Amino acid sequence: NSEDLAVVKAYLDAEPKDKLNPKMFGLAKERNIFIVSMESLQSVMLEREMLGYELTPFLNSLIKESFYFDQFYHQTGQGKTSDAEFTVDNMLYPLPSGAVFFTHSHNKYYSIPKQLKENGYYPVALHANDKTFWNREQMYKTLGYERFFSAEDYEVTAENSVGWGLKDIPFFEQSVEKVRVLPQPFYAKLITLTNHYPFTLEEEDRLIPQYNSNSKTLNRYVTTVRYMDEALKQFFDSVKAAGLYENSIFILYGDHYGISKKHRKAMAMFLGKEKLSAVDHVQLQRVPLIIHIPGVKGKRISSVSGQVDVKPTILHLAGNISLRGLGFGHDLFALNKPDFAVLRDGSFITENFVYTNGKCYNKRTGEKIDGAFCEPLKQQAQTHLKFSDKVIYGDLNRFAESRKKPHHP
Ligand code: GP9
Ligand code: MN
Repeated sequence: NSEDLAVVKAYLDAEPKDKLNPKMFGLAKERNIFIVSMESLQSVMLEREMLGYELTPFLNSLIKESFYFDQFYHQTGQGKTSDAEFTVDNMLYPLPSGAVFFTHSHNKYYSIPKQLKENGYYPVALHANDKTFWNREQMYKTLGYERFFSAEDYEVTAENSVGWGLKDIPFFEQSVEKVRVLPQPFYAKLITLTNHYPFTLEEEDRLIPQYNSNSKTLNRYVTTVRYMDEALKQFFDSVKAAGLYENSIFILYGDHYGISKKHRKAMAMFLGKEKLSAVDHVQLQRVPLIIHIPGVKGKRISSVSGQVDVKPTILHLAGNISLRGLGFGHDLFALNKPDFAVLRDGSFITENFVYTNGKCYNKRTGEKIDGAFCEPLKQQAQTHLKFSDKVIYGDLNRFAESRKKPHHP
């Protein structure tokens, strides 16, 4: 264990340190932070029309007034939503199998909530599912959330629920009522649910028709995506009505893919392609990341990144300089942010290359190329996953007080 710690620390210390962007550091100081996990939302659904219907009209307008990361990848494994939460909070990868929320819920972590408390934030989580699902009740305590509003804290009836539970529109409505009375500044994580497999939705909530392909799953998915978009719009309206908008920032991320490889034929048709290539499949692992800061114009950012990069980004926006804990993320606004994302299955993406299933591809053309192009980064990708696993299996954060300090802007 102590050997592992030394090796991991040496590796992280040798990595280039983030050169923080002085225009961004502390921009959200003392503002409330809303972070929304958008269930099963893939980037490919944004800025897209189906049979003349815009699938995400609200998000499409929001990204024009936000920092929108369009080359941002999910890094989840079997722990799905909870893996995304874990990675975002801790800048560690989830585990190669099983869900870390179950298997390592008593480790020491330097999570976002814990670190934001240093800046006087009050961290809470809101999700209208049973509190024991994914072992959240225990894990949220470990991660430092002060309060978890779960299904039992919501008014859930037959009328306002579908599929997995409370629909997103009433979920957001009731959540804003809970959040508005919290001590400020708060850090509020809200987890949506309606856009979850099998994507069922009653007629009255369908704002667009279903798609028409050989995949019933994809056909329904577009309607729940459209519904979630509407729910997000109403959420922003409620936040404004509650007088919380100006003094808050909003981080919205997709947790993982919604449409699996099994539906590749229908997905190809949906995207207007004849067939999906290996590179297309990797590109379908992109999920949206939107950082909306009222009063700040924002811009589209196309450097390659992943969920592991969210924690340093949030802490630095909040003006927190002490990035603690062993982890693998980089501030997304850092002037030297590397173009790099590692997926949990060992695939990785750089500015020019995609590596997946043991093969190296030209990202632009999709052509398979000499493995030598991917070789140096293959080592780095494997090291990230292997060392992240070591941190979790060995509970190495128990011994790691703090990590490399970034250059102060
Ligand atoms: C349930 C929600 C959805 O609480 O997190 O779970 P998923 O299957 O996507 O992990
Ligand atoms: Mn999910």
